[in-house]
Amino acid sequence: MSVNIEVERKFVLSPELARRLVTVLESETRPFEARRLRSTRFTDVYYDTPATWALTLRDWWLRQRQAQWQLKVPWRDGPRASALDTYRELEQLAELEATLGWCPDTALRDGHIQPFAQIATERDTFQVTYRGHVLRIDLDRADFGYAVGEIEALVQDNEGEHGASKNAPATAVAVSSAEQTIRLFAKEMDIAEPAAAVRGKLAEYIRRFRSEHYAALVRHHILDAGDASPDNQLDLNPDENVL
Ligand code: V4E
Repeated sequence: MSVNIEVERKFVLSPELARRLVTVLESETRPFEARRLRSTRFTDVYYDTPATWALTLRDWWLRQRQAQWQLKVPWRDGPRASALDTYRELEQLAELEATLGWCPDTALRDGHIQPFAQIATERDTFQVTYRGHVLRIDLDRADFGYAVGEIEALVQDNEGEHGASKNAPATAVAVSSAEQTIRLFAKEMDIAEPAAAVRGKLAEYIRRFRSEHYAALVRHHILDAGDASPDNQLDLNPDENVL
């Protein structure tokens, strides 16, 4: 089985940074290849077991994006080591079911899982070829007034095909090389290294609207309990948020 490993770094997306990045990524004179891939709007509904949060408390994130089931699970076990997140993203229903051990549609029908968050996002996506790596840059604005950027590289975990461990050496080297490229690209773009992990849209949604669930995630060291950064709140003037 070949699975994509997502190596990603989030960053606080102020309206100024969004404007600067779009200008650089669309300029003719930048020293690397870049193009705007698409502008999209999508809705995610996240699910977990009621009251016990059995999935999210083990850092598993089950969602329907425009009705398609997706599951993100950590690539490596253990605590988060840096500002870079590394998750395996499963989209094939058979892979999801094999990992979960049950069918999400059946679990939903029988009330074993229920929605706990719904987030609509407007996303501008750019593709950059930098030092031989293809990077995807997402600039996201969520419907609850939160904006975040993400630099992402995909690494193929082909080794699972031969029954090897998911942490096999060749994959580890590819992941570490992708991490290094993301760091260098962020530096070149003048994106500040965050002092603490930048909350994604869902983490921020849970912090704002699901306080009990958030406290449990912090207690289990799945999410950090840092202060919210005021810098990535959307401007109230909608014109400011158009890229
Ligand atoms: C919460 C979470 C995950 C779910 C995905 O969340 P988010 O980044 O909001 O989604 P999105 O739309 O950017 O997904 P994409 O389109 O990139 O697939 S996956 C991992 N986490 C955990 C997590 C964590 N432990 N700590 C922090 C600061 N953020 C997220």
